[in-house]
Amino acid sequence: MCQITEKDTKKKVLSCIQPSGMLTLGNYLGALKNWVSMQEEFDCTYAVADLHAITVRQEPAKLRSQIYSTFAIMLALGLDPEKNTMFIQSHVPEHAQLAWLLSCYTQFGEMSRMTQFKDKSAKHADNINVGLFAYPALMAADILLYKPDFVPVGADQKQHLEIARDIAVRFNNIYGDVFTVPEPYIPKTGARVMSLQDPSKKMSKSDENVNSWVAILDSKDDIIRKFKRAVTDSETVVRYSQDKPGISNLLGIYSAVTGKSNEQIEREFEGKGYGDFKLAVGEAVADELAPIKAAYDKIISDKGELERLYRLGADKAERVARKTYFKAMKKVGFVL
Ligand code: AQP
Repeated sequence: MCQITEKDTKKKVLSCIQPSGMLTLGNYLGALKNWVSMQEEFDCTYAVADLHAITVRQEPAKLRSQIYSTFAIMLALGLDPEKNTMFIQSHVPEHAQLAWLLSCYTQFGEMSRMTQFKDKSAKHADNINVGLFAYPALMAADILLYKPDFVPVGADQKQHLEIARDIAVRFNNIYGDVFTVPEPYIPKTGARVMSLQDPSKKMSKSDENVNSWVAILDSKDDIIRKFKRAVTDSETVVRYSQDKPGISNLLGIYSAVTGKSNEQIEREFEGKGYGDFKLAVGEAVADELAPIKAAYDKIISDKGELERLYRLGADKAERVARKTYFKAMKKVGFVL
């Protein structure tokens, strides 16, 4: 008799993160913090999207250490490798294999409209490679292999999910019901964190200005120093306003970390200067990140256990991925 487990009844969620630098406070508040709460409600698949990282040139030793550290941070956050499927993308070859198949069902025109391609090719004009152009097909493969019901998306990522959905629908229309068409999932909490040096841009781990981002693994001193240097304005009143992007960004961060509303924060800092406010934000962020850093230091010092866990995750992931991949190949007409 077939037993129905809790896992079978839970909706499936998939999310990935690129090891293209040190993970930042933006990655944490915008995505990773939600990953932790989602593991209770959903059957989650979480991957380190290392294949995506090389659309921009990476130094080999640095990339290797960032892959380890991204996986270790996922564990340090409290993500459970037994409950979730947690793995490194390149360990499951079906991602690259399905990406090729899907790229043959994706139009040049739709790829050209991707804003990330436009942004990154402007930023890396000396390396506008085909991978950078074709990455949405790989992202579609990342998603469709696992048949998730939901994919969490921030505002900047809606376009990627849209193209994955379009490709899935197109493929299904030709070959029948192969892929699940996932819905976007807007997490209950989630902040868009902006650069501390240029609040018109999002905080990005690949930003060359190290003062523009706070890393999850930064020391308390570094975190406070970076907040002290954050770009603000000349008004010296702590209040939320579109005309005050620097202070509004700090308000958003402080609110996400402490759970206080903007009004509460404005009252808390009434009559106080930006110096006090920046220090309070820095301390609150450092306190929130300290336990993650402490857990990380333990995890990263045991490479054997780390390897056991990412191999376990890859085995689990591949069992699912292989089924979807072979089904798609068979439908297209390949001899298996
Ligand atoms: N600043 C941010 N605020 C809120 N959420 C953010 N995310 C990234 N930056 C912010 C969210 O983190 C998840 C993983 O993102 P990713 O690493 O796969 O790619 P990304 O969005 O391109 O992140 P970065 O840091 O900007 O990387 P680089 O510099 O390499 O391009 C996503 O859910 C993303 O929304």
